[in-house]
Amino acid sequence: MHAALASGLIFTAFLHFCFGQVPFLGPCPEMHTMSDFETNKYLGKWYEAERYFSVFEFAGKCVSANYTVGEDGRLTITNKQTSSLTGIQSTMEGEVRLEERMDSSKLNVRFPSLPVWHLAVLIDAPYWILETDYENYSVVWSCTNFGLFSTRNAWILTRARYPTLEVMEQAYGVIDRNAISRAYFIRTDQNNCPEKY
Ligand SMILES: *[C@@H]1O[C@H](CO)[C@@H](O)[C@H](O)[C@H]1NC(C)=O
Ligand SMILES: CC(=O)N[C@H]1CO[C@H](CO)[C@@H](O)[C@@H]1O
Repeated sequence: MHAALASGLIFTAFLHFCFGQVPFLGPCPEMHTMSDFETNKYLGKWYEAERYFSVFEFAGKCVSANYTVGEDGRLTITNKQTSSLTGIQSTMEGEVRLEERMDSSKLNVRFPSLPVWHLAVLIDAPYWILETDYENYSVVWSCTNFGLFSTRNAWILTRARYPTLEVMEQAYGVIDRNAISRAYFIRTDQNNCPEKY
């Protein structure tokens, strides 16, 4: 009994360590995604307003993502962030794939530039856009099943670095409609950021 609990805790810590996501007991919950997603309207820059807490990101501020389509038609995400501890800016490029049909908002993202010791490099992480109005907010969900556990991550992205309360309320509405716990969200520090970040 105690051994099972202990190994469960160790496994949970392992998931958190490897994937920087919040581990939950139980499988990924059902989520409602967009069925008429328009990639072109989603392109460009998004600022991270809030995200699920994860140990690996705690020191990141001024987080933004720029979605672009290359000449070959491939979708790329360029993440930028500044370490709150060191002030060092970093950029990470991810490859985006569509998980199913063209008009589905179920995307997959892989960051080939992540250090090899980071296991996430081996998998395509689900990156589901639950809802966006393309102009103000986007709510993104990621969940992966690991047997009895699932690891979960969520983000609120906004077009403005300092979104209005009205915009945030719309994003919270999406979160509530999908029964996502708000308890794990932390606000991303977007103050005193370098101009291009
Ligand atoms: C996003 O990336 C594209 C392609 O690299 C670049 O042309 C554009 O200026 C970037 N947008 C922002 C807001 O950084
Ligand atoms: C609620 C809100 O702030 N909506 C804005 C979304 O973005 C468009 C385009 O920038 C604005 O016109 C809306 O006012």
